[in-house]
Amino acid sequence: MTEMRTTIVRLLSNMASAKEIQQYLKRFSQVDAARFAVVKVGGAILRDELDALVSSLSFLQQVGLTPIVIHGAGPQLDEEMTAAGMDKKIVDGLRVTDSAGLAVVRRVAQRENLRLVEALQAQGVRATSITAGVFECGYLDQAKFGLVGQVQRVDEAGIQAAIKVGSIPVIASLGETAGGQILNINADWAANELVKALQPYKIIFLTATGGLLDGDGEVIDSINLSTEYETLLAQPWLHSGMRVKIEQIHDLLMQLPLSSSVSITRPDQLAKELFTHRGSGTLVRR
Ligand code: X2W
Repeated sequence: MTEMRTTIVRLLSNMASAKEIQQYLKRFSQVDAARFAVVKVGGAILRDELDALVSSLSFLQQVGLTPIVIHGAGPQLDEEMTAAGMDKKIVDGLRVTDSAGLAVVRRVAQRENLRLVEALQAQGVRATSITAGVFECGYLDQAKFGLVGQVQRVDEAGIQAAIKVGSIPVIASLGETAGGQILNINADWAANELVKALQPYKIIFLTATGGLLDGDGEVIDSINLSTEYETLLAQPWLHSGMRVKIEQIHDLLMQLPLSSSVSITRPDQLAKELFTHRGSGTLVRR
């Protein structure tokens, strides 16, 4: 514990007081270790900010807080499909996936998963690659989207086995039907389903924007849904993408314990978001 405190104080000394950090550490130590945090990592972060991501996950591991990571690979899929001469078809924000597309999705999702796991292991962080067996799916709408899954059940066994031995589960957004057909799942949807099943204390979305943005493109510090939700939705500057995100976070938090919160931040700001009063990105509470 003393060693842990020293590590934290060293890493955060220029952003927060030791007292502040210790308050958070104490609070987090009271949370069920198997349900501390679900961290969603977009494909763009894996591509552009892998080092910062690895350091911040490694930091959490060092202080005894094992996060559960679920990642996408959207930009990498776009790139591979373009290179293969495949057309990109997005309907309602989801990739219409045929069998040739699914072959690319599987290959790229597994490759990106291993890239993160290997980068963590190279820094001495225990991490477990999980690319199957978590999301039992049905077809979302086969006529409209093809081989795209809607999660029906989350199997926690592999995740909990990893956490038990202090290893970070790194999960790809692939699902399978009861009949064994692999399906493509939108990584934000997969993260939401994981969160509903695991009921974690912290839900963290790591994005390049580093938070939800207001009309001037500035990161909104915090949103208290119980008092600010209606006012926020009525703002003329709230464009449709941000509106959808806030509505999704609202729906998600309504299904979680009152103590749960959602943070949207950048990988290099994660420790600051978790361990300081000021935070770094956007903190959303009920
Ligand atoms: C997504 C899965 C990857 C993803 C896709 O094929 O792009 C569907 O749309 P990001 O990087 O988190 O966006 N699946 C069905 O969501 O990755």
